[in-house]
Amino acid sequence: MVRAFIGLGSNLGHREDFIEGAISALAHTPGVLVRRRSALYETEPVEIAEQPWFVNAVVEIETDLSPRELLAVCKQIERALGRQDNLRYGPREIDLDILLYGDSIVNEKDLQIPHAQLHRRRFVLVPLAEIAPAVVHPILHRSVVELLRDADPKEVRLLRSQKS
Ligand code: PH2
Ligand code: MG
Ligand code: MG
Repeated sequence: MVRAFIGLGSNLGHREDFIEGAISALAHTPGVLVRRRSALYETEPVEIAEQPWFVNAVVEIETDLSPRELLAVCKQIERALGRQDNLRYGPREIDLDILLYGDSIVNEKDLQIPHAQLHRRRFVLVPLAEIAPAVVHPILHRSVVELLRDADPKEVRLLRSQKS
């Protein structure tokens, strides 16, 4: 079993429901155990500023799926929850990104692990630091807390700590 982290984001429709639906779908996926989840955060958009604010969260899983199989699961959950074909960096109903997969490094056109932007993005690093502050980036060899010091300056606000 490998410990992996998945980032979730939504900025269209019922954002919190999309995030909760995705976490629940992950929890029901054979070969995936959801170990921890962060709170929900409301976050200022990066890349394209003129779009609604996002809700973001991170989950820690244990899995015996390969990175490719895990990617297929993420895409399948996005489709099942009704994600449309969105503009790159633009508004989306639900986005699931593999952030880390153990210490593995994957460099393929459609799959980069660690996620190529992970170390820059406050909207990923804040929820990741909540559940795994000491985890180390396998390329940069810096912990999540260290990476946060140089992350983008975009706003990240706690929305609510847990689903009640
Ligand atoms: N996702 C993007 C582009 N910009 N900004 C925030 N705050 N949160 C996101 O999840 C996000 C984004 C592309 O995946
Ligand atoms: Mg993304
Ligand atoms: Mg994505």
